[in-house]
Amino acid sequence: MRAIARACANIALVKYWGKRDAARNLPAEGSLSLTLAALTTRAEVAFDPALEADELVLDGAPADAARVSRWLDGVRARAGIGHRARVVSDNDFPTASGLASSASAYAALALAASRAAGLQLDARALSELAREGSGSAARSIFGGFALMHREGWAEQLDPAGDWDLRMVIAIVGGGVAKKVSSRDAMTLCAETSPLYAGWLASVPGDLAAARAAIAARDLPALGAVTEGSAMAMHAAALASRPSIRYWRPATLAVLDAMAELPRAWCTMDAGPHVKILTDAASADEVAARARGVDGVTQVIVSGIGGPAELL
Ligand code: 2P0
Repeated sequence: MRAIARACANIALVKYWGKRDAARNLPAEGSLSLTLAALTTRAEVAFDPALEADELVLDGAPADAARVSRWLDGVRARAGIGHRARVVSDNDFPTASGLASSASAYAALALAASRAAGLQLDARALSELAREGSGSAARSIFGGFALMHREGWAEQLDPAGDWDLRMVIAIVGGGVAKKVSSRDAMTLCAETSPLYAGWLASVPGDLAAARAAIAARDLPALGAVTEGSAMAMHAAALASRPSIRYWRPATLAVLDAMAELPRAWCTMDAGPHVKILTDAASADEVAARARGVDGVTQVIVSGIGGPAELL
């Protein structure tokens, strides 16, 4: 009753921001992402009749298991078992860097926990299980481009094995403002932002435009949608009351630097870092420019990642 799995993080090009059912963690709209090879989580799950409570070890240190324990209840219900589990989760990137780790973590956990419990779930059922842990995790079951449906499951859109895309991640550190979790921020935004309705209305058109750009391998078109979706999401978040502002001065400095490059398109999530969509030929220049920005503490260049896999 033990299994180990690995999954890659993903970055949304068309963002997920808002839920229509918080209890079931169902998104208000669809989203579309690119899976990243450079950021992975390895998760090990062992169900053990001798355990009295679920245990979590995160990046080598014992951690609060409350959230993962509630999620494991869904695995136990599906499998018809009652055993508690020992969960060991390790990121190959610094958790404290503020990069989203819940996506790769819950995708790896969904695969490891379901196998450890004796379940053989298909890709759609795996993505639903991952979503119950974290919405963005449903997309990390798949490599390349993944499409998340508002119904609560994701699918492979395009493995993109023939497309030489890169994502350059500019980590903005130092003097970071008090972090609002994306889960709390989405709720506050939906309840108080006068721009939330406009943000949601923008999603279906952006999904259609992104899908067309991917089918045509049109990077400038995909980049334009990527930037537009991120800006619409952050505009809605900024207009929340009180305001949710993840950006730091260095975030804007990276945006300014990238605006001068012909093949660099920016997106930001629930933190100050900037993720820059580009191609292999431009990645070195993009990374060098990002490194030269004051306040950028680390730059990671990633290729396209594959699907979650058992180890
Ligand atoms: C995304 N984010 O599409 C968006 C863009 C952050 C900004 O999904 O509450 O940790 O666990 O479903 O997936 C981060 O939110 O939220 C996220 P929950 P999650 O990647």
